[in-house]
Amino acid sequence: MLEVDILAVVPELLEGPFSHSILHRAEEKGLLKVTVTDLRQFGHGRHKQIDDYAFGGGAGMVIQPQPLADAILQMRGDRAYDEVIYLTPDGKRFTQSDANQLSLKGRILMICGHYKGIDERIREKYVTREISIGDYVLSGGELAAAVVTDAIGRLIPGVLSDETSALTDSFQDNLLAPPVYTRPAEWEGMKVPDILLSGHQARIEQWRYEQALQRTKERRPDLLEEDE
Ligand code: 6GU
Repeated sequence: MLEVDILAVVPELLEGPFSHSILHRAEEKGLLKVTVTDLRQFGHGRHKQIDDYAFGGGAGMVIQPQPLADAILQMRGDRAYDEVIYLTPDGKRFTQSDANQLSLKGRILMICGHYKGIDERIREKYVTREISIGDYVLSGGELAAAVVTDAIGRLIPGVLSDETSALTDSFQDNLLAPPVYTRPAEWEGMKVPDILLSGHQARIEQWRYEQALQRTKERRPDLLEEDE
C-alpha cells in the first residue's frame, strides 16, 4: 500500500487525474491512497495568505515557510514520510528508474510550488528529493505531481494485470517500445509485418527486440549510453 499526500496551491487541478484510469482501480484495490490538501488552509489572516515578496527584490511571489511547515507537520501526524518531494523545474529530471524506486515506498508527501517557488529553508529542512518532469516551465507543480503519481502508481505490485504489465514498457530496460499492430492484418493497403502473424514466438520476441533497439538508436541514442 502506497500513500501519496499532495500539498497543492490549486487542488482543483488534481480532481480529474485520479478519478479515472488505472490509478482509480489501484485506489479501489486498496493499493494506493492519494490525498490532496489545500495549502491555503494553512495561510494567515483574513485572506489566508501563503506568499510574500522575495527578499532582495525581483518579480514574483514566494511561498512562505510557516504555512508549509504547519501543513507538513499536520499532514505527517505520527507517521513519518519516507520521502518529501518538492516538484520544481530546477529539480532532478524524473526517469523511469526514479518511478521504480518510489513505487516501493510506503508514504510520500509531494509539495507543489507556484509563483517563484517556495522559501529555500523548507527545501533544506524537510525536502528529501526534488523532481522536475522535463525542461520546460509549468505554472505550478500540480500537473507534475499528477504525472509523477501516475508513473509511480501503475508500478505498485498488483496494480497492473498481465495484459498491461510494465515489464514491456518503453524505458523499462532503457529501450523504447517496438511498434505494435492489431486487426485488420491489411489496412488501406498497408500490411502488418509477416513475422507477427507467423506464430513463431521466439522469432517474434527477437524481432521486437531488434525493432526496439533500432528505434532507440534513431530516436533516443542518449538512452543507450546512460546507465542509471
Ligand atoms: Cl515539477 N514544476 C513546474 N512548475 N514546472 C516544471 C516542473 C515542475 N517540471 C518541469 N517543469
